[in-house]
Amino acid sequence: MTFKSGFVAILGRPNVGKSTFLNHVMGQKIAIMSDKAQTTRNKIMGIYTTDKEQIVFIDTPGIHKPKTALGDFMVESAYSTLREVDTVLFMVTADEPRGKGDDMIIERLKQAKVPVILVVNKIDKVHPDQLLEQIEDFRTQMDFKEIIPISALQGNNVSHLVDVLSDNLEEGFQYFPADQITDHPERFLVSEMIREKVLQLTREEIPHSVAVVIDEMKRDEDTDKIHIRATIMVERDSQKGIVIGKQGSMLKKIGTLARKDIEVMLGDKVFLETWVKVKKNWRDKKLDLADFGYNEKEY
Ligand SMILES: Nc1nc2c(ncn2[C@@H]2O[C@H](COP(=O)(O)OP(=O)(O)OP(=O)(O)O)[C@@H](O)[C@H]2O)c(=O)[nH]1
Ligand SMILES: [Mg+2]
Repeated sequence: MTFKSGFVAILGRPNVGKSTFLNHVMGQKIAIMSDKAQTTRNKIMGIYTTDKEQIVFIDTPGIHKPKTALGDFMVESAYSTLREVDTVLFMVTADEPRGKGDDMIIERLKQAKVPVILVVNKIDKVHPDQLLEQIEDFRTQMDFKEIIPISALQGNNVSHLVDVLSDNLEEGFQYFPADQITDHPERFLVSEMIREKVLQLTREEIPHSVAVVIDEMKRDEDTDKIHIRATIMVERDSQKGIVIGKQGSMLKKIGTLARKDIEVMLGDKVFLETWVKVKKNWRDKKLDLADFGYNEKEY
């Protein structure tokens, strides 16, 4: 039996459900998710391996009109996958009409000359008639290899989509060991899980202004727990106050929820210590961006 493999990028506007889809396929949380736009900031692989194939999914930041240097980095990372993959999943959502953002992406996809599968997500939110209209509308915009409606949240039709990808794979190497599920180190996943809780628990500009840096992560021999020290960066003093909350209540909530996720991921007991620090306008400062993991080479 020949082994098959291939790289598949998941591209689309923010908030359409790209990371939810990746996590559903992988059966565990690799990419963080939230109802805030621009949740994902770095490309992240989900490596799906069976005894006959390996599909390397690349989840990407939602493509938007960037307003900061961070935004430029995010959009560039997303588009850079077009040079790295065999197939693109262009994800849109069934419950919102095609917009300028989609058209912009379609133009880039046409130039890229990679096979594109249109994935219409969130079908659980619409009447079948609306879904058909949406499919008809997108169908006329470009020549899609396939059009597949799914619900990433409920899992409807997700396995069919994976089957279609499987059927289209070419003979190839197993690029990664069978037990490797992503390309990022644990430290990155830990920082993301903390950021996810901030995104889920805060509103307005705070989700966009937050970065998380892991200062230390090591086993404490006395308690036999993984001791993690993390700093939550914000852009303004007022934001620091909100993230800490009344008598530290918000920070405590963030820490407790994040710790639970991190313990599941690491399969170990964790002691999580969090600090909040102000770094004025870090999203527009190249050095800060690099320090916080938003440059090409580092995580
Ligand atoms: N009803 C419904 N909601 C969904 C579905 N898929 C994702 N969502 C929700 O949509 C929101 C965005 O999901 P994400 O997976 O973070 O979206 P994303 O495309 O990765 O977003 P960015 O990282 O910002 O580009 C979350 O609140 C999800 O729960 C779906 O199939 N149905
Ligand atoms: Mg995402």
